[in-house]
Amino acid sequence: MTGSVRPVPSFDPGEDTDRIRQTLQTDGVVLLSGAFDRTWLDVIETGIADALGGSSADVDVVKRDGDAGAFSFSSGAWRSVEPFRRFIFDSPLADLVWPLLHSSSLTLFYDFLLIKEPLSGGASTPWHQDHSYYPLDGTKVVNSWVALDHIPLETSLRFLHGSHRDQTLYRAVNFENPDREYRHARPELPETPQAVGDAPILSSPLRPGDTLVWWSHTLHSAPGNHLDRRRAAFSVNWVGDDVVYNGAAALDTYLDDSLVVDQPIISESFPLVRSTSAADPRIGQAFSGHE
Ligand SMILES: O=C(O)CCC(=O)C(=O)O
Repeated sequence: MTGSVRPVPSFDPGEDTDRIRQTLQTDGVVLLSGAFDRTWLDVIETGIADALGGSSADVDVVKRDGDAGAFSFSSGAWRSVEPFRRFIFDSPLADLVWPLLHSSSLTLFYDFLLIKEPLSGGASTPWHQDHSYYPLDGTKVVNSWVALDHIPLETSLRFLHGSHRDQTLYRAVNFENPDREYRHARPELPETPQAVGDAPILSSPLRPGDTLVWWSHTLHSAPGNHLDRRRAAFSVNWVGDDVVYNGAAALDTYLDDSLVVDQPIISESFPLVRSTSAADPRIGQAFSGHE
């Protein structure tokens, strides 16, 4: 890390939403301190046990050369892992996030589980924007990332302060090997900068239940886990009312057959979770195939 490091602006989740939203707007990331208690974290842990035990068809386990520990991750597991669904739809998360988007609607995009086991120091995450991987146009896309373990500063996420503001979209980076092209990279986009010079970086140590919220255009990175304890998080990614499908090539997690170019993504795979029109018949539709 070469830039100057400052803490991520931290808020009590019950604090004035306008203040949190304004800070998210300026800085690109906020920390909702202690947003989830042990009861909700245990729901996620049950989901992890189910996912690793076979409920999720899609858990990748990668061990980098020289690492004793593995890096496991899974996306879109909510469709088959009931405790993940319970956390996403029944916990206070949607109501914490929705006001930050200033949006008439809130739609679930996907969930992401990420476990860096002890001594997985090679499992670093290069600088990237989440949006580079998405077949979406629009600005109201956020990641809400719930820490499941104590994460000290040395292994915590790093954010480039205000890097979302000009909405530059960078080319997707290949996480497995940043020197190789990502399979859905758009060559017309500028390369994601991997050196941030003196730009201010926001990073904080995290406790279980602390939740980071950042825009999909905010540049961020993370070190591997060279420590002798687990570093895990469960994140939920949401979209708001200015987001449409743009037809770009992307992973299956970000697509379904019903998507139409230039139209909002709301479908069984991407359920509408909140709407200012409370009677919107699309709310709850997603559950028909999953209960
Ligand atoms: O925690 C990490 O290692 C990376 C997480 C991340 O970059 C993401 O979820 O977009």
